[in-house]
Amino acid sequence: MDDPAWVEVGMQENIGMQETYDAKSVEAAAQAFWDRNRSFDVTEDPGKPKFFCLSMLPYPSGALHMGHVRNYTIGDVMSRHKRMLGFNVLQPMGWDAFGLPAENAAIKNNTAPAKWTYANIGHMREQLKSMGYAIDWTREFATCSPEYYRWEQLFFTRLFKKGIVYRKNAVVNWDPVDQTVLANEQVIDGRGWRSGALVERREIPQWFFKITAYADELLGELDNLPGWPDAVKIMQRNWIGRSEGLNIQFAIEGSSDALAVYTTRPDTLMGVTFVSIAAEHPLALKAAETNPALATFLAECKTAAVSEAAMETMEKRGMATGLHAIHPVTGAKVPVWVANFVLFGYGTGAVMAVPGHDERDHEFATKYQLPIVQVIRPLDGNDIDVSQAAYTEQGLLMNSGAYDGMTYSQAFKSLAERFEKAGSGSRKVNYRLRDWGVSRQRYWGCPIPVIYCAKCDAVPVPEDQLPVILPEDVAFSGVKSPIKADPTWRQDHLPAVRRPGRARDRHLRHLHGVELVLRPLHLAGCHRSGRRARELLAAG
Ligand code: ANZ
Repeated sequence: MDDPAWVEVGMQENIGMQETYDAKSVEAAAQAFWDRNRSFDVTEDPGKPKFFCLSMLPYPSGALHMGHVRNYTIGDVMSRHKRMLGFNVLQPMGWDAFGLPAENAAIKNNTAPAKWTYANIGHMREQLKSMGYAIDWTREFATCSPEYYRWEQLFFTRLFKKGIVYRKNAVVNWDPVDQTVLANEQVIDGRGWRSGALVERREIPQWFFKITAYADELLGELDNLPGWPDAVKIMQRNWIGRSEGLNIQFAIEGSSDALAVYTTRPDTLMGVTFVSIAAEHPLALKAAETNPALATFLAECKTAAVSEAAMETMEKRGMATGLHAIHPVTGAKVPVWVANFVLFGYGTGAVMAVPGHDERDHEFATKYQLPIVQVIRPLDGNDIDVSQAAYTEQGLLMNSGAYDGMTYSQAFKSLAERFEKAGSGSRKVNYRLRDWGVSRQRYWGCPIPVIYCAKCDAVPVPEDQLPVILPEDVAFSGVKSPIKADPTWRQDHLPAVRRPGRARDRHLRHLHGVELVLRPLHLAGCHRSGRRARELLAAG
């Protein structure tokens, strides 16, 4: 050990060479020395190269676990190594402090989420300190403090002005008893975890980041990440989920309505024996107006799961709408069904069903005794029986008239050109990636710095009036957000409204008495979302 700092510790603390390593005395002495000498506080030093080492910020859940110890030890070893090499190393620490667990703990312990959070931070800080990490504690911060989230709010308002942040209606899990939005994991067997009430799928306005605008760029850049494990890149690629297909229009019998489907397998077009649409599809809603049984079925679909994973595994259910679609090539009439596994938010919310070659359609057709037709034969010439199971591989077309014998790509090209010429279809790239929903309609999150104004809808709070501060001293029972429950808060906590005369922004002059709705912006609490935010910011 010829690091001068260590030699000095040994001398000053009077620790000589010992037979065994006495962690308590050695570490306490070393840490006291570092504290006294402010060894890890960092100031600018143009004479040295810089090294910034930020490990993922911990969530203040209550106490450190071994995962934390491993994680922060890796960062610490890197920091210390760089320091020994002469770098000016900054290793900061902070707390990813907003999010659902604080609300749940608040309900359980009858305390304010802020109080619980700050108490945990206090305890975990002491634990981290006792690990002796080379952290510059003068730079500690928590994401729930206004000094931090004012920057989140500033980013939000700037992205809003650029059109990268927007508001649209989206389906959420709604607990009608607790009057609150639930996360997927808070819905147990279709019921709210606290109230036990049947959860509804409700459409309410939500804030989104337009990450889909960067889908192609995110996908392309995966090839420029040397050293990343392939498994991670594959996961990212699947998450983005780029698919190439066709949008094809089906006419509706006896109506001027047309029904567009999105398919990645236009080669199976001649095997379409019905069309399935989502429960929220306008055609389903229209048909339900005169069909009470269908209306009941649509209402049942509303209480079912929202997550895509849950929809994959749940029992396939459906009901005929009574409508018929006209096959765009053969002119045959095929029934239109509502199917609970068709997502309204993907493609066109409608699927040309090919039970001979798609597993979900096969399960559905078998259940409701709809015809199953083979239109693809294997390249190896083997016989298959599509009445038993869907054949999902690509092969050669059969039972397809003029298209017989074509390969997948020949049929794709030929049908794309045919529909594009006729104006009844076009090539389409779709992504599984969704825009990132950041508003959770709950309390313990960064307030969205937007004012709702009767004249001009949503107006960002001017930058010089940020931050919009979240009240911390609240009673929180899990029923309604405390800020929504408190009618005075909206008036009292927005600077533009408190001092309308001072509002310089043109939009804000007429803000007297407008409705203000602030919702928690949930940026840092969800690790997956947090990662995607970083990707987005990295993508510029
Ligand atoms: C007919 C077909 C035949 C399909 C076949 C597949 C196999 P990806 O790759 O994920 O984009 N689909 C389209 N929109 C849907 C929706 N809103 N909800 C549920 N499923 C939907 O998947 C595209 C395929 O998923 C599309 O191609 C469509 O089924 C289905 F042998 O069309 B396919």
